[in-house]
Amino acid sequence: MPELFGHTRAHVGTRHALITPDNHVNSSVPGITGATTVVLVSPAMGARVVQTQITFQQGGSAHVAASDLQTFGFVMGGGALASVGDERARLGDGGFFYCPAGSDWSLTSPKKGTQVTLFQKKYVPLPGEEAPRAILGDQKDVAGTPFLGDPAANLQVLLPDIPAFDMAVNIFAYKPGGHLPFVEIHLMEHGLVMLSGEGVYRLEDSWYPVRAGDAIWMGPYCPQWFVAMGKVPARYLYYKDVNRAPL
Ligand code: UGY
Ligand code: MN
Repeated sequence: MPELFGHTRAHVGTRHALITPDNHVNSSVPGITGATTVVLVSPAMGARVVQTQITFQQGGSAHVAASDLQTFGFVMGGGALASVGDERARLGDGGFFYCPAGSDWSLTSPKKGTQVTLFQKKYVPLPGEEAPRAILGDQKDVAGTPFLGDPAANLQVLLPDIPAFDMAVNIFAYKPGGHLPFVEIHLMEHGLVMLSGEGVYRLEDSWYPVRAGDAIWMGPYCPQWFVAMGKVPARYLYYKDVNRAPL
């Protein structure tokens, strides 16, 4: 049932934000054509990451030149040809790419309606560590593990868990009733998109009913907790900054 006019489940605050599909407004972003592009999380709201949702029309494409930004892209539906530097692969639903800082990337020949989530962050090198390389993969090839031993909360870590990477992107899948074991409070921030199912997200001192399509930003030290509800598993894709000293 649509929400009554003038109402929204969304909230944008200084330490967290929830943006629902009803709130989406297109931004024109250089290099992305033939697509609806919604910038859901950005430094304009206090974040240090950019989370963008692209929905391609037939014939749309994205071409982004090399810079000091690294980009992770995840296909939430449909498929497209992805190129990162000299590497290329056709990505379907659940496919992903990682483009390191200093490389260019593109998405071309998308199926109509292909939806992609991007996380982009300025890369912070770590002295003595070789910079990360391009990755083209698929979430179905990434084994999951029970989070802190709980089989109701399964975690897939999509990027290598090594010091060279200063960002992590994971998928959490919860059985109905599965939940984070405690209210987390941590330095690292998150950008998140609900891939499927529904549940309740606690952010600071508010509890939000959430479902597939919703996007969340959790700033540093945002108290956070999730419980899956409903009849089907709830899954979300999320970003986290990792492996760098706080000062
Ligand atoms: O990795 C995390 O910090 C994760 N457990 N947080 C979250 O799902 N909100
Ligand atoms: Mn967390």
